[in-house]
Amino acid sequence: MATAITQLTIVESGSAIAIAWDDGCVARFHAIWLRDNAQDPATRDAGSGQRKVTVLDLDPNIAVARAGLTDAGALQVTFAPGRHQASFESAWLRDRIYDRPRSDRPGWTRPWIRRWDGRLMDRLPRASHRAVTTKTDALAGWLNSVRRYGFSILTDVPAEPGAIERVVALFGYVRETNYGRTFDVRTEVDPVNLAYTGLPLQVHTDNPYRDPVPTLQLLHCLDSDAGGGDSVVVDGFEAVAHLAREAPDTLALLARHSVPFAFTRDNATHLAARGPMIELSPEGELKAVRFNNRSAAPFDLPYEAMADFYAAYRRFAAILERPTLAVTFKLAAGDLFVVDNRRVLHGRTGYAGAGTRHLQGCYADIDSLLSTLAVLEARRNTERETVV
Ligand code: NM2
Ligand code: OGA
Ligand code: ZN
Repeated sequence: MATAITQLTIVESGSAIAIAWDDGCVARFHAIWLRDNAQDPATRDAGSGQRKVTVLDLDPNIAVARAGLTDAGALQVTFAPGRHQASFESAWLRDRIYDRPRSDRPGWTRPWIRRWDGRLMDRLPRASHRAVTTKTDALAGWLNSVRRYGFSILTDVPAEPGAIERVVALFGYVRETNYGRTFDVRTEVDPVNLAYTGLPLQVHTDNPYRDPVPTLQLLHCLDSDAGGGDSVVVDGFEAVAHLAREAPDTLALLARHSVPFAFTRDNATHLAARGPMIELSPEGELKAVRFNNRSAAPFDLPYEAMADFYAAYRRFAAILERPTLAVTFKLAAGDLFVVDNRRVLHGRTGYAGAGTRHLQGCYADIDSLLSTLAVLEARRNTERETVV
């Protein structure tokens, strides 16, 4: 049920306006914010929806001179100096209220994120390739599970090279790297990377030596005859939540220092980047985890900080290795999984022996995935409204 604006009060000499709705909600909006976010054609390009003015075009002393309601119940503002007019729909304003404590703001943190631990094993997020390639609802469901859990499986993908690229094309674009558009994960002679051996891989995020880091990794199993080589995934955000409860100072230490990561191969590749193992936004929101024992470069913290840092690193690593956090599964030919590479760590047990194990992998980015999902959801909502 839409709420209606019932009262408008110009406050702070016109620097802001307080809006009251019929359900008791009250929120203030600054005049400069309203002017900047006006939706009229002089301010926004009608076609692209992009803003045409810059911050320097806004009068720093802009005020609300007059305010009223249109017949449709929208806020109508006249600004001064100048006589610029703009209107704002009630629902549009409601969705963008910023006059409340951060924790109360819907959508401020990413409310769709569901952290998980090993119990996710009983209800693995998964979809069938056949369904997601034939039904948009199934595709939306699968993408939604990537957004929510940072991890999802796709079954019955044709077990052939290149199929992974067509999976990425369902939601976005392959991110090509020095490993190629796609890469083959199998035992090699003279491997360029320890992933191309039968060694176990401690849970990790991929490519922390790259800036920007690829935000999605996909691995598709083409062949899994070998003994071992089981997959493991861990929700890094859940691990950080454990650390926050058990050792907040340790979390703060890992978030405060950036460390170097590097990958060098002969004269072909000299990749190096740095970042904190636990990355927080300026507001303290958890953004990303970087964790990779194979490509961590020699740490360069101040002498006084080094011993404590190693203790913190070890403590975080021990949490990441907790069996209660791990989701383990064995990929069969045709299975594919995707991880949010800033959140979910992946690894494998070692393998050897007579059989073959062959995965094909690739990187992609989550911004396009989220965009595709938002489009599918908006379409579904429109269809629903049309049906009603
Ligand atoms: N591979 C599989 O980040 C890493 O170095 C992990 C990446 C070689 C593309 C392995
Ligand atoms: C990788 C990786 C896991 C596996 O290729 O980055 O972690 O199961 N591989 O081989
Ligand atoms: Zn990896």
